[in-house]
Amino acid sequence: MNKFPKEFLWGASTSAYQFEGAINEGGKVPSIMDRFDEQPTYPKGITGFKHASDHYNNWKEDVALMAEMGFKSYRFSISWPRIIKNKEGDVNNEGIKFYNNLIDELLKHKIEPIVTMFHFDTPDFIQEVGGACTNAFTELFEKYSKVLFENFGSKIKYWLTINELNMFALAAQVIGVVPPGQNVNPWQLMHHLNVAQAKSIILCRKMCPDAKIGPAPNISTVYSNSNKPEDYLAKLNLDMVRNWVYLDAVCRGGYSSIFMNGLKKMGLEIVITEDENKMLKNSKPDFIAFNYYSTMTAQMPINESFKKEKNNKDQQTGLSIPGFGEAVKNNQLQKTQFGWEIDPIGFRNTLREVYDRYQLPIMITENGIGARDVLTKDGKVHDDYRIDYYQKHIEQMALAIEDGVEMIGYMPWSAIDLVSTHEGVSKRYGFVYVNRDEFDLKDMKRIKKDSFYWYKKLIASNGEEI
Ligand code: BGP
Repeated sequence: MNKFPKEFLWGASTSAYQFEGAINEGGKVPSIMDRFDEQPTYPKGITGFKHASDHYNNWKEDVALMAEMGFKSYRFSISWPRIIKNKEGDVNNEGIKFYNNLIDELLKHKIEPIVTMFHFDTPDFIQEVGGACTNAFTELFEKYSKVLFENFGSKIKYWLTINELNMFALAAQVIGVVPPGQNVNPWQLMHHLNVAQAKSIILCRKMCPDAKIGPAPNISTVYSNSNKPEDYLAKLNLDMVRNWVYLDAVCRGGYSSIFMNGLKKMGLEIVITEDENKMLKNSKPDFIAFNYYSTMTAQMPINESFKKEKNNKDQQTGLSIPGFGEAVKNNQLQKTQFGWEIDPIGFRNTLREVYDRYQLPIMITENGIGARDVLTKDGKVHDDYRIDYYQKHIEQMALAIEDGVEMIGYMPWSAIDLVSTHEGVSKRYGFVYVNRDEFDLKDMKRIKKDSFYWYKKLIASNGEEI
């Protein structure tokens, strides 16, 4: 039995700052991510995001590889600093041309381009006026959205607003979107981003009435660490701040009283204007896209000394809020080489929870395993662990569809190797190996991994040959 819809969008994802490189080419202006790898916590190397996988100069070859795998869709982000030159909103035509070429090439190969409008790379000219935590941000995001809809609206059917809006609030300093030392109320930051998102959804309805638009947070089921009622309460608390508050804002048009009272108790109240409330109510999405890597397990903090060192490891682990909930290890699950828990059944659970709560079609925009892939003497990359990871997750996705979850597509992370947000080039995700390392750019040659051939077969059989 074929469980995947006929038009199911099989593909994969990337993001501009992790993939394009060429940070000073084609009129691109600086962004906060250009220097993220210079932070003391980042692995030392001469390369990092400056060159990334040099997709900017290899886009044609990269699209050809995607076409060879049989991709039906490709999710990539447009780099705001490649498109807009300054806070006055001047447009960089070379940037527009780059993305038009990329989109045309994808369409030529019958690959549906799926655009993330903003994936962490705030232009410096916005950071200089306070970054994502200001009204200036929401206004400039609306203007930027207008440029995107004007220039690409006739060719793009699916828009994704902001990648992992929830991680801006939960791990802003870890993912580099707030500079170290800058003190912000994370929930005010979240609210500004929700307003920015609402503005662009409203604009999309006007300018591209035939297009579909949705959010793209990072969502995962939260388990209770035990059957202690306190732990279940911690699960509800973390579920709310990890997952639901963002999706409620966009799908239900506002925040719950439980969330607002929680902020009051923590002394982190936020300012919301009448106009903003209206905007949230009038900007429902067409679908929900989300990134899934692993689940989370919650317990009520036993004492308040659990603290700081648990927080801020990366965007996937270590969420803890005193008196509210603490993320702990799940002993039932194995981990990747980089310590992320692997939970394929958790994927089915998450899909069901999201669908049950909002009843909107779902698109998976990230899922995958970061590993220290090795280019062996035979010139190949034998990444059987990646195939195994995908097999198990895709099986569970098929079961979720059988359960009744409506799904549009699956775009795992990542199409081709790129630079990890935290671990440099050593943590690889792609179906295609890029021949460079942390310290040496080598020839950047693209080499098909074993998973490339496996995914190609899977797509050709519309998910039957797992
Ligand atoms: C998500 C981000 C991606 C990517 C991915 C893998 O949170 O949207 O940009 O980085 O995680 O994370 P990492 O690179 O830290 O392994």
